Amino acid sequence: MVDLLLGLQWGDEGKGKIVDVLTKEYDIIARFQGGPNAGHTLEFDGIKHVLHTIPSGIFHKNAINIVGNGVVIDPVIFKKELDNLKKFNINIVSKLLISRKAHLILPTHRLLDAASEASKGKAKIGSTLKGIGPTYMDKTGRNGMRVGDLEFDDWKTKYRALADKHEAMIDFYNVEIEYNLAELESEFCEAVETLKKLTFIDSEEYIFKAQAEGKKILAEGAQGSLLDIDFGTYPFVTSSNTTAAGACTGLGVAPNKIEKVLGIFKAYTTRVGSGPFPTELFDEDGATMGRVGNEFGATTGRPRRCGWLDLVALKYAVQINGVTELMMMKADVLSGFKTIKVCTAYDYKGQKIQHLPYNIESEYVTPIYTELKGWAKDLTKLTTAEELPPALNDYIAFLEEHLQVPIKIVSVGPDRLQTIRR
Ligand code: 2SA
Ligand code: MG
Repeated sequence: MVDLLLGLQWGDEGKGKIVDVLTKEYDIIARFQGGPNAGHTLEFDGIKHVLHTIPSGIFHKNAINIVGNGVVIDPVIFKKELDNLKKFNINIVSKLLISRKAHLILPTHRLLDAASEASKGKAKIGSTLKGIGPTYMDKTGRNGMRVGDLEFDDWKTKYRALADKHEAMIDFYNVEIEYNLAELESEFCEAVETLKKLTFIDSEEYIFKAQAEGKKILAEGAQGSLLDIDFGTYPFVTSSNTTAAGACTGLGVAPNKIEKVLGIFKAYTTRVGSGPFPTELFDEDGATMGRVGNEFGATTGRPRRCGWLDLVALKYAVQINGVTELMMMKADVLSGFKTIKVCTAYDYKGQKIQHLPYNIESEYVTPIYTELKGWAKDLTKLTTAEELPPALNDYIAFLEEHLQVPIKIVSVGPDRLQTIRR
């Protein structure tokens, strides 16, 4: 069977930490969508580590890590990630397997991303500029290059044809972006040689076999449900399916093989990049969340926007994904707030609604809050559920009642050890 682990908000819920905590229960950790736009942060033994394309099980002794067909890979960023792992003495060739069907991000995809964003001006998506959108466009447009192409001698011919086409498209955008393609290409070719030293597999076949052998598999999502290309706040979304269905298409897992769906959310909400965010705070409370929670993009360093928990949006994500267990992250960041607000409904064009409407821009939607009592206790040293302050227990009970799914883990700090099971 396969379990899924998904972010239920706009990303950065703490998926990397939870995968790392749970890895010992799994034989295989697999990424199924997204690419180097993701930033999964892990902390253990006093070391903080950020992963982008490599699954978060890489630090565990026995787990096999798979980069699935639904992922897009930038060889240049991948090489940097591998270089950063060198000091850990991990046997990468046997522990990290790459799907031949995963698509490649070319340097010109990154340039196209930059040109597209520049051409949009104020309406820009707030992309991480890693070339994600243009690469998925080439995938669905049936023009893309895949990892498996690199096993053929003529891959550079294919590369040239696609890169030339991209160059013409960059001109079409008619915006000023500076680049030296020859330099980018030599860096790309060097990185491809590194990538080729890794193990390429037919990942769906590998996963069928692993399932038949009774291996336990965890599919690790990237970004969050509200950034899903279909169900997110379009067009301010990423270009892949970040929801449960993405694991089926991004790994070749049949829907009836999925067992648990673990949904991760923060005790409050953050968003990085543009797009609507009904519970966003522009006051001291929002600034406190950002400061205490150290809310900066793990890939780009951009400050994340902060706000109260939005249960209308969270319920929607729970439903779309069929979440069976919840994990609440960063509860420690809310310590010290006198009252804690939770959005339980929207005022939508003058009407009270409890579902996510087509448009959640602030001209249409005003959050309706329920206020709960805060707690002052520092949570970061706690290790058992019994030690949680009563007001936090009330907060948890309120969320469970609303969402009708149990909260099994409460995280009280970034370290592996700051994890409370309930
Ligand atoms: P893209 O790069 O084209 O997929 O961006 C499209 C939108 O998706 C958002 N997005 C993200 N949101 C949160 N976290 C992400 N990963 C990094 C992190 C982001 C960072 O872990 O912090 O470092 O800034 C991520 N990746 C994409 C993005 O902000 C756009 O709104
Ligand atoms: Mg992140």
